[in-house]
Amino acid sequence: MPALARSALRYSARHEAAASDSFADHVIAGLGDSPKWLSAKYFYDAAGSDLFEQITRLPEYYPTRTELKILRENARAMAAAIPLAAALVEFGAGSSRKSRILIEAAPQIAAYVPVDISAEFLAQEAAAVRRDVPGIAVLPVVADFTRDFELPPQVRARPRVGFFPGSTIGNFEPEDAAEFLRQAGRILGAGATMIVGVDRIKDEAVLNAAYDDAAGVTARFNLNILARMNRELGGDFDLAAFRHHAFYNVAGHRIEMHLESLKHQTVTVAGRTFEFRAGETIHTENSYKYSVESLGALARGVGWLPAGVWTDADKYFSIQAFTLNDLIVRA
Ligand code: AVJ
Repeated sequence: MPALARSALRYSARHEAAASDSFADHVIAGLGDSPKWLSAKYFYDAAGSDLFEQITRLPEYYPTRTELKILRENARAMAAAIPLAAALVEFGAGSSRKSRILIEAAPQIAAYVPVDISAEFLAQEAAAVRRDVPGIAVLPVVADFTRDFELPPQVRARPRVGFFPGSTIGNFEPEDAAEFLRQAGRILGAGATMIVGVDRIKDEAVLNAAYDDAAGVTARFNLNILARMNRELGGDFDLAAFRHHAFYNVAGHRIEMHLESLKHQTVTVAGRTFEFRAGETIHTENSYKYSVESLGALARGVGWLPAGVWTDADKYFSIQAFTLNDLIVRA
């Protein structure tokens, strides 16, 4: 699901506020800060998207296969939460692989609205769904789904069901996740349903292995951001002088990924020089984990009421449905 991941956004509003939209400005802001940081959304150039695809197939990386299994095993029950003639609005449309499972199980879905920043990828996926699912209206929207966007006029009269799989919500700071859900409610409107896939809090060892795999693919994925800065911003990062460091922050309920400088060094990128102390890190990603209760509480705070929870036998991942409490939204 490269495009879904590709649009996996600012993981901190504070960081984003400090940086403009260009990669160069972002790098100058992030590497100039103390501690240093970069947004996870920059992982997903062509090489990074390919590496992420490889991550989803690693034995240690359970989220993708677990979410797909939950979807397949519970698609009928989820379909029961989807109203007649509904429009399915996918936030960060990715490969549409997950939406297709819902669409197949819920023939009452009359329209599919994938929303993604990548126009090219979106057009490709839309064409494939049109070809494979006759009778469904496919209405792609090119937009950054973390910002405000308008639904196509054709779906305004339909019941709307939002879909946000992949635990992409975990890349947001919790307050940004709440803001995202509030805005999704505003966009989807009265009577809406929202279906969210999220990685659960679990045994530390399982989490640490998922983000530091034996084959080193996640390390290559993390280090690719340095290669990307070399390619696109004339950087001179020596990839061998940094190491991938990922760990579960128990108190923060999140995986943190960092790139640790193995020595004192000076790097030039985007026309600036940055000094690294030995052991100093660039914080490249947060991946928040939620209990059913903690995501429920976060959603409830912005007007979404619990309407269903589906999980796997290991309780590794959950898919949760919510319905909009219109009283709160109108207030
Ligand atoms: C795409 C944000 C869901 O946090 O698990 C995978 C990204 N980073 N391995 C995740 C990721 C390192 C992934 N998300």
